[in-house]
Amino acid sequence: MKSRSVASFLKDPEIRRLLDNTGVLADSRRSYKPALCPVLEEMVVVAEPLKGAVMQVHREAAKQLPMISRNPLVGVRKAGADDEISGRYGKERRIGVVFSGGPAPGGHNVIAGLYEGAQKANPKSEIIGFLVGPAGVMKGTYINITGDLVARYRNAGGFAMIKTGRDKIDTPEKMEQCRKTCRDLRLDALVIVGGDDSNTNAAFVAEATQDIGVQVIGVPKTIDGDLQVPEYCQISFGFHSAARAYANTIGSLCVDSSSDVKYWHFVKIMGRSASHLAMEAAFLSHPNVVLIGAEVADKEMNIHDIVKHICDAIVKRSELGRNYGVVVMPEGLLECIDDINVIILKLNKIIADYNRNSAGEGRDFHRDLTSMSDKMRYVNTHPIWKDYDSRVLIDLPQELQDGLFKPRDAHGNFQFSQVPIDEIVLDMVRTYLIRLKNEGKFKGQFKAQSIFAGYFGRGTLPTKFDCDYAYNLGQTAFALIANGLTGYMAAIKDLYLPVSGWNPVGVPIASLLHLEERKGRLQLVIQKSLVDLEGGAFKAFSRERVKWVIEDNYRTPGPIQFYGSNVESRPIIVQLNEFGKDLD
Ligand code: FBP
Repeated sequence: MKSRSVASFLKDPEIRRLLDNTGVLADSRRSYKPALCPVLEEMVVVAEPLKGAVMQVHREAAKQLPMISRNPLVGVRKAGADDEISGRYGKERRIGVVFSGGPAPGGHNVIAGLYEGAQKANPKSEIIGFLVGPAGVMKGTYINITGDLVARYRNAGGFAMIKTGRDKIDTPEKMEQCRKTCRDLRLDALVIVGGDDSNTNAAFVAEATQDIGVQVIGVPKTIDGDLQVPEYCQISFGFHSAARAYANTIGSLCVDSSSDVKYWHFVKIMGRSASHLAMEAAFLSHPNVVLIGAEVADKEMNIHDIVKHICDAIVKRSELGRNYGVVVMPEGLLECIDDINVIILKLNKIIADYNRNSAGEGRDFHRDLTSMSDKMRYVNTHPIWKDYDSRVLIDLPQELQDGLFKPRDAHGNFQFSQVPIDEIVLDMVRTYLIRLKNEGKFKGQFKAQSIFAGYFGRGTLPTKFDCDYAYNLGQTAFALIANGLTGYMAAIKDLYLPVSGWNPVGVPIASLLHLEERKGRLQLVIQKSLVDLEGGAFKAFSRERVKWVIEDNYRTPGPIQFYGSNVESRPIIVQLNEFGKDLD
């Protein structure tokens, strides 16, 4: 007999416990207080030039950023009785913070570190969180960061607290809006949490706001791990978590394929220009074939060479009776294939020129030229486009041709995640295997699935490493601000050690800039760090992977573990690069 309404059933506290969006995992994660490196435990710290550290500044950077390009690299130490800093350090401050670019696990802990660092120095200090990326700074839309908010989002994934966006403060008008917001809100400082492009932007904002007394500090964020400064910033936050999440997926697929023995799984993961994520995830899971962009470029492989390389592994394994396996490829693979990259760069310029030349008329390449033939008609009129480019383009599968024309992002970058390179390569592999079968060179079976694991990695819960790392970065950003600095990127040195061995530093952003073609023009940007083929990590990888191709040498890391310590509790590539510095 029914005696209770659904409405009263749903109000029952026991039932609410099952249904509400709080869970044991979330609660225990929130209660974890990230570890601080010893110097940041101090009440007051001094940032001063690091002895022996010389950072060169590109001539163009010195010209465009005359003030901040004089910054030396600084280290952070405990303040002594003679240091004059103490009074200034505890001044009441209003500090803005903004996320810029794609989400990366750990971001909320940067805000937690900044907030708690500022509160420790002066409980009256305020942190203002700009909403939905740099657009929030320009529009002046923000929320006040409170202790409750920090507690709610501590150690959680994503950037949901204040959201993120990909706008750029890159015109005099946008810079003026940003200055106005800083003045209106009486900001002392602005912290920009972002990747290479966003930290580049931070340098220009720092230069442009120095006269109104606003200090700007960048924080290295990106799952791609391509924002590195040798010796001083071995990896950005978010990388470790994303790689760990990808390894979980890849590991599960390795288990599936070696159990059901009938599928090849083709997995595409994120990582635009750099394949650090693919290499880290591979060390954690040992898939059969892993493509590394820098190696593809170094060996000058074209798309057909890549297909042949994968087919060689499939044929070898089938000869051992293993008609299954896992292939991992970074989404940025296309950029590493020279003739395709030339096409991408040329199209970047052609599209940017079209939009710039017709901007006054409100025209846009993708809106105006909808069909492929319209696009090609225009492309063929551009002086940089040669007959050879058309021949390369036509030789590619149609889906890949379409992919190369996809709209660029706000920075003029090609959006690799939008091109289903896993499916395209898989189709090409299928076709090539049929040919090998007809020639009697392949006698096995081939059934395959493809998966894009991209956003799962980006949205995962942060590892303990990233929780601690991001928290220390937030505290370092505050320490640099309290020392009166601007135009710096907060960084933590010696990440291959446990937290107790970490050392906070301030890297002058101007010294990271070089000239690169963007939107068809030479611009100052931070150079992306690609996989170093001479580094300890790649050398170890290129030896180890030999057995992964043939054997079922799979390693199953499982989901991210928050407690306990093991070799996976810090990025493996960071440790291998450090420990393998002296390899020949
Ligand atoms: P950031 O460099 O801004 O951190 O972004 C990294 C990334 O996750 C890339 O790996 C990926 O290509 C891209 O963002 C996807 O971006 P989108 O949000 O436009 O899909």
